[in-house]
Amino acid sequence: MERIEEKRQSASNSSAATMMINIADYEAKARSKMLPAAYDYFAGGALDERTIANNQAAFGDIHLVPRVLRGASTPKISTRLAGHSLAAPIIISPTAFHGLAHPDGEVATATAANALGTIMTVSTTASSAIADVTSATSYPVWFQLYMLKDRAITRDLVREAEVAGCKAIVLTVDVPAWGRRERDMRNEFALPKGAVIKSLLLKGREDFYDGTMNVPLSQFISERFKFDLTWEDVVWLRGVTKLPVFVKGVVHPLDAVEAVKSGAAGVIISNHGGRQLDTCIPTLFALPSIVQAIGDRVPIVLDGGIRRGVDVLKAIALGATAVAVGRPVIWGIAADGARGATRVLEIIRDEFRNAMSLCGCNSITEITSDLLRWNTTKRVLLPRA
Ligand code: LAC
Repeated sequence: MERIEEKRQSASNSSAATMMINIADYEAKARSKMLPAAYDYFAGGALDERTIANNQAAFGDIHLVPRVLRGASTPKISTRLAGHSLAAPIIISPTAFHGLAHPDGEVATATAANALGTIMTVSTTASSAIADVTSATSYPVWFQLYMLKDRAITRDLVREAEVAGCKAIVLTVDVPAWGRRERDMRNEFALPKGAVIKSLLLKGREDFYDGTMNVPLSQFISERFKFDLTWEDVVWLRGVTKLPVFVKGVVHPLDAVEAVKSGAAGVIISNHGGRQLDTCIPTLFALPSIVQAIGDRVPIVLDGGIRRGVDVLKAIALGATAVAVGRPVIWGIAADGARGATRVLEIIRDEFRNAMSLCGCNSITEITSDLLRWNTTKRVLLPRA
């Protein structure tokens, strides 16, 4: 009798231990399945990794002040972003080399984006071919562009994205130098033998990239990517594509103004997930001053630190049109391919819907800043809002 009870107890303990109910569960599972250097590449950031921690902690520095008796038991969470209808204001940030997380690579991620009903941004450095990514979803795919040193090859790459059916170009602007990522330095991080960046296999451009990488990633990138970008490059890019150009990697309000002046279709507030400038302002704290500077002239997407549905609600209350998630999706595909990434997105979506109900919001437009109070017990230097 006792033994049966013991067995029951241990079975229920182990199933509780393996239950996947939040993003941290997915990260733990992903970590257990990934090569340590690959896990470090995705999880890590620059120097002391303070920005990674602060991006997430910033959400805890804002308290919610919910409204009641608003009948908000079934909130409408669908929204529009840059002319697209999305099931939720949650899109997928660009991240590199999904093949390091799962053999299906970015195709798995796109399958998850389709299941949720949202946008996926495919990286310049993707393990899957761009056309295979766009084929895996009926929702828009945006293409993240690293401007290359060679203009003609950059144009070819943009053309490849256009032909594959991408709906926007997301230009990364926060890499004037490669961030000092100490985990990668220690691991001398390079792609494993045989791993190919299929997005960079351009016909007739084998001199640029032939499918092999024999040097550390940072060297591969600094040899090929153009680091000394200026706003003129944004104007140049707009001149070579009809697609809308989003500028990703802005945290200063004056740069948001500059982006709008340069014809950007939208601004993605990002500090590259803490992988570039350590101690950079958490993106959530950068949001109010950017909203104040550019209003609703273009959509504002907040990237960085989103792990919970309440985080999504806070970003929207401060004026973001949508949020973008990066690492959680990697944890999802590493844990369980397309199904894992779908679950990760569903968890954030379901938590977001739940947070809306609990704050008394029936629709996205009812998510307003009066629901927020800064945690004044902390001496946080906040931008002037
Ligand atoms: C990175 C690049 C590839 O952060 O965006 O690793």
